[in-house]
Amino acid sequence: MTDPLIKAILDMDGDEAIRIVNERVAANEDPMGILDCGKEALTTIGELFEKQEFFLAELVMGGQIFKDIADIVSPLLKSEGAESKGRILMGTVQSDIHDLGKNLVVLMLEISGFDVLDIGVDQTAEDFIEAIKEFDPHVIGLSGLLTVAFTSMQKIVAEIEKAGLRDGRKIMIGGSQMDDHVNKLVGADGFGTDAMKAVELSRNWCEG
Ligand code: B12
Repeated sequence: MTDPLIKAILDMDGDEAIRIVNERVAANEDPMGILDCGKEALTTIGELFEKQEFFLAELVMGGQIFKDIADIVSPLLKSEGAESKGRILMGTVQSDIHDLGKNLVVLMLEISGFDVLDIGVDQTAEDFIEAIKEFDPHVIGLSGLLTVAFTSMQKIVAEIEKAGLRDGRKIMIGGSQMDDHVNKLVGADGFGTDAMKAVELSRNWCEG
């Protein structure tokens, strides 16, 4: 049987989804489990969009319901302590405006003790370079869900290198479509398809 929260999101019933989330929060359910349900629903919405059973309106509504859920659940995730484990610069790359996954990565990094500068969506190589100069990050995280994002990532990595800003830093890329092949193409140091991988890579690089 489909989980009622997933069903409510697939039915585009935001009120019902929020009611279920509040009920689960009151029952002390694991906040990450609630977010996972939201993620699963969005994956299905993406598949239905690909099959042309859903359209842009459903992508927009599904994305908004997920954001509303994340706004309720995120404050419940606990932070690990005050001392910064390292500085991470995060942004969604040029031509791509998907940010729900990036925002979760930022949240998980922050609650794992990292100091994060999030520069937002549709960010060019110049935007990243400017932020690197200001923030001096140990790790740079590039997010993107579209296939065209791979080209933007490749360009950003090349420009960071050209500007002499890569030494002493690590670059990670992420999004649901990342794999080893894309990682090599882009020239990053590591990749991840979920927020915990971003935390794991950052821990290895900053603590190791
Ligand atoms: C919601 C959504 C939208 C929303 C985005 C809202 C928002 N604020 O983000 C809106 C409606 C704006 C949208 C627009 C479009 N979308 Co859209 N969208 C989706 C959908 C359904 C869900 C994405 C999502 O947020 N998932 C929930 C999050 C929490 O999960 P996640 O992204 O996997 O996040 C994890 C990982 O990505 C990873 N991660 C993310 N960043 C990073 C970074 C690092 C460093 C690491 C390590 C990990 C990491 O960790 C995250 C948390 O665990 C996907 C389907 C899918 N399967 O992904 C399509 C999808 C990504 N969209 C798609 C398309 C085609 C579009 C449009 C072109 C549609 C159109 N015709 O206009 C536009 C493009 C706009 C643009 N220029 O960017 C396609 C992409 C196809 C492709 N190969 O390029 C998909 C795959 C749908 C499909 N199956 O066809 N979309």
